[in-house]
Amino acid sequence: MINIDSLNHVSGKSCYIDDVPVPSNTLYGAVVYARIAHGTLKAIDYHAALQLAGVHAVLVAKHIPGENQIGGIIPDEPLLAEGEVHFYGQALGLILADSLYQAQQATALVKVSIDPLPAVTDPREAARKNMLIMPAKQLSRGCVKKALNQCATVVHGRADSGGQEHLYLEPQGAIAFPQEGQALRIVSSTQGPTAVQRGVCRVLGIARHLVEVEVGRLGGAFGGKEDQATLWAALAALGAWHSGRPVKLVLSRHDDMRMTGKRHPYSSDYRIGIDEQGLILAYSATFYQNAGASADLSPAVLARTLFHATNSYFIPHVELIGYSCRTHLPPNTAFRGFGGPQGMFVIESAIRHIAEAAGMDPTEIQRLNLINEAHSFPYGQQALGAQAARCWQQCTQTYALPKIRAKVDRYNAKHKRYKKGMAMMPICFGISFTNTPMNQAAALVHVYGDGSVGISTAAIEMGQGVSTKIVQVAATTLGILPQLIRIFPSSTRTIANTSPSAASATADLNGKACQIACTNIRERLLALAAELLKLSKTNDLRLVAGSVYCGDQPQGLTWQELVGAAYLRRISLSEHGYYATPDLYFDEKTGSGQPFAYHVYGSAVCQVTVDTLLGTYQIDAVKIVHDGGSSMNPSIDLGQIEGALAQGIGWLTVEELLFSSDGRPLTDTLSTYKIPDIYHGPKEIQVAFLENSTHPQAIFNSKAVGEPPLMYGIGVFFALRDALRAARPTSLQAFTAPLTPERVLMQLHAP
Ligand code: LUZ
Ligand code: MOS
Repeated sequence: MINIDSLNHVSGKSCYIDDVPVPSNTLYGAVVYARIAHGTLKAIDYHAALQLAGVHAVLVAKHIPGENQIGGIIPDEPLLAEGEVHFYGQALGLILADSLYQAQQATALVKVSIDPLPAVTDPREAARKNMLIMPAKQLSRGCVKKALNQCATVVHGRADSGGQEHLYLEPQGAIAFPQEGQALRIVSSTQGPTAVQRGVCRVLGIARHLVEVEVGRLGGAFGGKEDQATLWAALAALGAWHSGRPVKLVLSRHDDMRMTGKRHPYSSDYRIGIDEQGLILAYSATFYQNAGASADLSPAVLARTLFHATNSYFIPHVELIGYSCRTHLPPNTAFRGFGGPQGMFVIESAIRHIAEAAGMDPTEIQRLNLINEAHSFPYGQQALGAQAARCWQQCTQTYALPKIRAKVDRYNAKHKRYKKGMAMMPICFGISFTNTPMNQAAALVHVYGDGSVGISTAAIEMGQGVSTKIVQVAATTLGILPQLIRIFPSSTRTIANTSPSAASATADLNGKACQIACTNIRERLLALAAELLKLSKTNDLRLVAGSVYCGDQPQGLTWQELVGAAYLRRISLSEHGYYATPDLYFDEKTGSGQPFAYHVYGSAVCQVTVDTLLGTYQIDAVKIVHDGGSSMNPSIDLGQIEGALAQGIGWLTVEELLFSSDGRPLTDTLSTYKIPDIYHGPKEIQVAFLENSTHPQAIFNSKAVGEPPLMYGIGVFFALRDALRAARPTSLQAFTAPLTPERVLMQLHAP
């Protein structure tokens, strides 16, 4: 089925936050923010700003009627700074004016005095100073110390991965419309309507039923709007509360890049040991997560790092420890993969390191240690249905891995300036929110008297195609044509207490809730059909493409007729479906349980060519076998795989997020922060789906696809490293990402 949004997207008709019509009395917001990373906030003098024509008000911390607090997991994040400033870009105040231009002009007239304090930007330094968001998180199994004594080879080292700007096409924003009484209606560019509702109500000190949050669609999010859409919505709400007028706050690209948190940079130490054959007996790692100035989602991100620290491998003895380190950077947040990629980068580094030390092929070590059904993960969950080996086999066979290796080696023997490299990258990603209670969803399905259907869920369409998948679920379950179905904007008015659209689980959770609602409606209607057709049992009755069938025989009864009859007989044509992922549990104390509904697997082979004179490189090919289950929409899933791959490649190659030592952002524009473009992408991408894969907890057996394929991009880093080693076989190249052309050049020509 074609993505239901395609036509509106390409014809410019899709409606984003900045397209929402606003009344003429709307005020426009602009944010005053700190220009220093750490300091004591002495004064905010906004008298001059108030004098500017068109300026209506300047709101600061003291104007907040409720709690000055938006921290989701830990209450450590003020809406507007008070007393101390913790990062460059931290919001200090909101200007309200008749036009956006006037509001922006006024920000320059606000005099902020901050007494600077020393800033910490490095997570290891923060850990040394005991600047931790929470106590260290640990996960272990067996005894690493004992196992290391039995290893033939042991190495230890360090791996560093950088941050990443989300760069959603649509910047953050919200519009708050005052309603009757104290109520507010908020349109927000958020992945989590309930998160926004919660934050707004806390800041205003009002009950949740007074705040309706509505989301039409997003122009991308990638995790950046899971928690961090709340700030802007709460500011707009604060403005509307004070002025009694609608307030629109949409960030410019520049302000967005400065003020919002990004993917967490990590600095990690590892120790790994293998036996004579190459079996990994023990692995330990210490992760220093750069959380930024407040917790945001960092604790949950760190949990996923530990869960994914052994990637697709079975390792009997494991010891993992993670520190969430408070620094003076914008609060880092969810980003596609959610800490998983950072953990997987370290084990992949460790495998290359030990392969080099033992004189083995890293590909062989990877293959030997793939997890299978008989194994369990370090957190106790059995690897039932593990597809690691099957993905690996199908990948090496389909793409003729030995031939690729031989070709690369032949090329390198012949060429001096250009060197080729290759790497295999298996992936394994757990599907479910690691925070078990979040794995629930609801759907509200109305069938109208003419047979048309309207569906509300908390699934936020952010370009990933979830609306199309929900239509597919409803059309298939009801047995009607997709044209009869409309997906309504998500709203806390129709669906309450929802989890954000995140964790790759949106189609599963909301799809299953929709499936339950539609099944109930269908069963009621088929019971009625049996009565109308004077059939004793409903067993063989089905709805197919809008007609009632008994077995294969059409009964001359249409969906519309059935719906009309149901109305007259006072049979409900609406249903609220609720789904909670079954059998999930996790015991924080013992660090074991069943946190995930299932895992998504895959394997990729990555090929590159490096110009050793210039340090520039080309990504020749990425060839993937992906475990999509039984994909319900291969073209949407292919889009997710290709997009995630590009984003993963960008993270580890050209996207370099820099801050000065005093915490100033140095890459806050698109001229200084480079994301991969079509020229940087692989010259060839091949994607095959794993054959014969299903999982009952995936909607229609179609496995979650949003995040897992991002991690194929990690393979490109190691393919580049493979090429570097062809150029300089004896030097140990650092495991430092991103591997920009600049870094490639420095590594090639370092003394
Ligand atoms: N968000 C979240 C996520 O709150 N919990 C998760 O486990 C998660 N995983 C991936 C992406 N977002
Ligand atoms: Mo996400 S990183 O699934 O918001």
